[in-house]
Amino acid sequence: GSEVLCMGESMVLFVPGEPGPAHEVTTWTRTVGGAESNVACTLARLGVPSAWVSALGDDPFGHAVVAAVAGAGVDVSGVRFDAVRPTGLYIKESDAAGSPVRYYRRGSAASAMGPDVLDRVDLTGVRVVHVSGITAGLSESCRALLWALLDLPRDGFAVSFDLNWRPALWAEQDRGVLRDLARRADIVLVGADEAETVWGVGTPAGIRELLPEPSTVVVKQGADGATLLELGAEPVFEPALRVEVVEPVGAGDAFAAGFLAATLAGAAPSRRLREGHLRAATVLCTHHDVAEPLPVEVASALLDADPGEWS
Ligand code: KDG
Repeated sequence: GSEVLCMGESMVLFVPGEPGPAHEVTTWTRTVGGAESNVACTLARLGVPSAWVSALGDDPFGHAVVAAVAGAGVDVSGVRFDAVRPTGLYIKESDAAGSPVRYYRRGSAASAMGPDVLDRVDLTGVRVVHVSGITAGLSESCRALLWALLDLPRDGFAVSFDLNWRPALWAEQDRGVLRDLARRADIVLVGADEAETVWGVGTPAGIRELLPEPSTVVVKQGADGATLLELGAEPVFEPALRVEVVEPVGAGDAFAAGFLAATLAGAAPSRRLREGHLRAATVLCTHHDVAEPLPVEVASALLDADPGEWS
């Protein structure tokens, strides 16, 4: 069985094959993107048995998405195909001001998910259920799914919640629900910058004040590092690796996967953050949203190095 179950929408992603504004680009490369499936794929590649639960259109893109996620070694038996609603898609716009992505996802198969999804989920042996704030922004039924998950008796598993602030999803919606949801999770992952945008606070202490309940809160402070706040313990800060950033999308998901993998392995606080930084760094250095794992020797050399040598 799976140790981590990730739930949320994934889409096909079109990356421009030539420079220029999207309305002039005619060559596109199709890949797959989706925050929660990215986490599942990285976890599976790190050797943590993982599942991804979602809905896709019963269309060529839907089958391409499930094939890609399954190809990374993720259990996709909890994915359903919707005969009516399509698979969502999004594109990267290299010239866009503000958000570099444009969504075509309204009315997608995944946006119609609701609490009934939990009926087909087998939580036996699952230690972490990972979800994100993206799902809360998709539709009322998706929000209800998150609440239903958070209302389940938590015997044996923790709920991990990545804020994943996506401004394009929240233009006409009340973002207040994101804090309510985060407070009900056990593990919360949040970027200092997104917390500043959504809640007006960007410091670890300020974020902790807003989210006093979760046993674990991780505040990602961009290129500086990340702070781990756990109930009953002193905050732990760990610097990030210094890398030449090619393209940041997907780095947060890789961080979550590294952090969760190390947490499940019972690693020490600073090591858990380092695993997050390391997996994030490998995605930062590519155009892809999920990276091939580093050779084990390279990974362990980096994990054991003095932070001053991280670059
Ligand atoms: O998290 C990185 C991308 O894969 C993600 O942003 C795509 O799921 C996605 C979304 O909704 O933005």
